[in-house]
Amino acid sequence: MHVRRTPSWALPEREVTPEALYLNRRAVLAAMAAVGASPAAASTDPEKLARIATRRTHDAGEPPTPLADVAGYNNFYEFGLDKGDPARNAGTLRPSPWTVRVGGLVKSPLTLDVDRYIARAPWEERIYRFRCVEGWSMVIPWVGVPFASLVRAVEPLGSAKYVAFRTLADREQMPGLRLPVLDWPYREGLRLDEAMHELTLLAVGVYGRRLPNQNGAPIRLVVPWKYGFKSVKSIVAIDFVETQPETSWNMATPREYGFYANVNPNVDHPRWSQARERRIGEFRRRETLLFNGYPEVAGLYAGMDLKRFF
Ligand SMILES: Nc1nc2c(c(=O)[nH]1)N[C@H]1C(S)=C(S)[C@@H](COP(=O)(O)O)O[C@H]1N2
Ligand SMILES: [Mo]
Repeated sequence: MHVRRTPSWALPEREVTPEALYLNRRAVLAAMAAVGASPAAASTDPEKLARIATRRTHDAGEPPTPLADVAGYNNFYEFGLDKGDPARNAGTLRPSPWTVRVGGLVKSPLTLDVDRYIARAPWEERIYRFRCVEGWSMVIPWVGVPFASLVRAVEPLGSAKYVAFRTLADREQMPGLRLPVLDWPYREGLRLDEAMHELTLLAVGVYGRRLPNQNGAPIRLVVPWKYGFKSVKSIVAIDFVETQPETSWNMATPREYGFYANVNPNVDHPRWSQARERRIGEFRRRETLLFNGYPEVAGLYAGMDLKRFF
């Protein structure tokens, strides 16, 4: 017999009322007070963010990029186009309380209450290489869990073949939405098997603390073998769908940004080579590695022409 247990970090659909959010917020504040943490989750200063208990499960074997660069050199177009804009402007984002609606072609849709989810230890620390399509890279100690654990909780139907992710789009919190650079909200997607891969991380922190706003607080995706733009920030909706979803960068410039966007030194961007990269903090460029140095994902693309499905 099948017994459905709602995970402790989920809210049944009917409970998502302003009152429930208020009560949750109060509970989180109380819990934080109990462990001596300050309610600094909304802060944009990473040093002031509450610690998250973690155990390390992945190590890139390379020194992590300093926190000042991880939280100071960002792409988050909802807060401006320059690398320094997100750190300067993302203080207006309110990452708590925050909910993520997870639904579509699933048996058990849920609404994630992110503060409660984060309070649910233990989290993993995973030090991943991270490569932006623009040609720079970092080594980042993320805090997260395999996205597959959330997938299992909602029980996708057999017809679900892709996962579609959507970022918050609130003009009041995100000054960059005034610029028509992308078709907001920022949207990304993965094939279901990519989403289920052990490396695909649902991240809530960096350097052992909650995510700074500019890194996609309070919850984001990290797909380490793909270009950075697939790692969608500040997620509010996750939908299981049957056909390949529209993605913001692919819609904007389909010739330049494919749906797959696997890191591949052999497939150039139409305007620049992808053979090398600059690791932030280093001077000499490095060779870019196929799948960003995560060859264990190759099986996902067996038989696919990676020049065609770039
Ligand atoms: N919502 C949203 N997510 C986003 C982006 C964005 O502009 N908006 N930029 C992407 C790009 S291009 C990169 S390289 C990474 C940067 O993540 P980081 O600032 O945490 O290093 O976020 C990705 N996720
Ligand atoms: Mo990027």
